[in-house]
Amino acid sequence: MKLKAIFFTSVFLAIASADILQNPDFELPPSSWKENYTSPLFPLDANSSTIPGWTFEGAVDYATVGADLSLPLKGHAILLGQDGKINQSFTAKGDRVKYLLTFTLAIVGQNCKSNASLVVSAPDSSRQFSFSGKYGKELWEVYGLQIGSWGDGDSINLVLQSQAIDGDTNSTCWPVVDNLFLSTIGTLNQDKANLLPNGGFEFGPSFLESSNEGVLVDSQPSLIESALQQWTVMGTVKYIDSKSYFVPEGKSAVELVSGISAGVQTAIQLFKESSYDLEFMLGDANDSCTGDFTVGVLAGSTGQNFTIQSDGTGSAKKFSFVFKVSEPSPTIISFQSYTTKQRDDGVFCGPVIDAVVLHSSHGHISRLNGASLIALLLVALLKMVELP
Ligand SMILES: *[C@@H]1O[C@H](CO)[C@@H](O)[C@H](O)[C@H]1NC(C)=O
Ligand SMILES: *[C@@H]1O[C@H](CO)[C@@H](O)[C@H](O)[C@H]1NC(C)=O
Ligand SMILES: *[C@@H]1O[C@H](CO)[C@@H](O)[C@H](O)[C@H]1NC(C)=O
Ligand SMILES: *[C@@H]1O[C@H](CO)[C@@H](O)[C@H](O)[C@H]1NC(C)=O
Ligand SMILES: *[C@@H]1O[C@H](CO)[C@@H](O)[C@H](O)[C@H]1NC(C)=O
Ligand SMILES: *[C@@H]1O[C@H](CO)[C@@H](O)[C@H](O)[C@H]1NC(C)=O
Ligand SMILES: *[C@@H]1O[C@H](CO)[C@@H](O)[C@H](O)[C@H]1NC(C)=O
Ligand SMILES: [Ca+2]
Ligand SMILES: [Ca+2]
Repeated sequence: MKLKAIFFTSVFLAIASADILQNPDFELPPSSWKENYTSPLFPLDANSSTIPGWTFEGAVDYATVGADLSLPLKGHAILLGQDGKINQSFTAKGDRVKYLLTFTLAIVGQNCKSNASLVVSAPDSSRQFSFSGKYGKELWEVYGLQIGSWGDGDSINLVLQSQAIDGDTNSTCWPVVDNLFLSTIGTLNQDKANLLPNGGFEFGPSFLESSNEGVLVDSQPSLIESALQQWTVMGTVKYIDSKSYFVPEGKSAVELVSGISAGVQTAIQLFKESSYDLEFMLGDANDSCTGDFTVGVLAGSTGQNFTIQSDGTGSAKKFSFVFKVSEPSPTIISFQSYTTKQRDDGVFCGPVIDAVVLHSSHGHISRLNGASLIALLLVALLKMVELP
């Protein structure tokens, strides 16, 4: 029963997502494109060319991945040059549904003094992304963000544009984007077995089928605007999936990759003077990240450090501690890295957190019945998807 519900949930998510954006991977070529063009970058002229599904402005090139361009997929992508901008509108479906975007960002060119950044915006939100090359072995990075939440029927304009860091555009390398994937998520409900919704990090931005690098989520201090449902993000974390990494429980977890003070935090309404039990798993992602990982865990005013020794081959340990709420609500629960780790190849990595469970240390603890949460989510999703 539970498995079946999970299966259908993911199916509906996928259907809902696939329909939202047209030509999200740019494999439908612009009208002016010539297949036998010899350079990997084909400049587009807004006066005489159109990209199916998209409107564009400024310097925009249609990029063909090949020897000179490294992207997760064979095929095509869009380079946003000076004042380059692409946009597409879609219609929001369902009320209070959050839209999460996953996309691939790359930089082409070696002799740049600085890399231009990419600004992703939608009504009420705008986020800037820079290619850093720090968090993976590839020449591209996958990012995830929440772009917003709107009322049923609202027309939403999603805009991606380049932004040069310095004035000298000749020394700037421009961003290349590909594989946009828009997914939706309904409201998560609290479960009796775990007072923390999404304590297992199962709800977050979608993973791309074409990538084995996880999804980077940049700092986001707002619980409501975070791509990681119910968790704010400090520093940069990598949202990892069990397809490509060792995940302690379920299909996803977070790896605290940006070093000291990278972390995740949530806040919850608890009863003053009551005792609670906080349980979590601390491990490594099976990504050759070795050494001692120390994570500081804070629950209200109780702080404790936990250390594991990682050999980088994928393992996790369960920890727990009891704390008493002495501060007025809400109570903050946070996990923060006290370690900065780099692999031999220079890639930044770090501890993995998963399976965070909070319950009252008195009274009964009914063991996880995830089916009820899944069922609620399914109802929310069904409302949103227009079935034929
Ligand atoms: C590319 O193909 C077009 C026809 O599709 C042809 O007219 C043109 O000469 C070709 N160019 C080269 C460089 O082969
Ligand atoms: C496109 O059209 C505008 C107005 O018609 C003109 O000012 C501009 O120079 C044209 N751009 C190109 C690249 O032809
Ligand atoms: C892009 O945005 C403009 C308004 O800024 C709008 O007129 C146009 O329809 C949008 N393009 C698409 C494909 O939604
Ligand atoms: C710019 O991008 C290149 C990849 O082409 C990367 O190696 C470099 O570290 C980036 N520079 C900065 C300042 O992030
Ligand atoms: C950029 O370089 C080209 C030649 O590579 C030159 O023609 C152009 O003037 C330069 N632009 C700027 C803004 O320096
Ligand atoms: C945890 O470790 C850090 C770094 O070693 C230290 O600054 C901090 O005081 C420790 N916190 C606790 C609660 O022991
Ligand atoms: C770690 O990854 C290797 C492949 O790189 C795989 O063979 C192994 O089973 C993984 N270990 C765990 C614990 O997932
Ligand atoms: Ca593509
Ligand atoms: Ca999990």
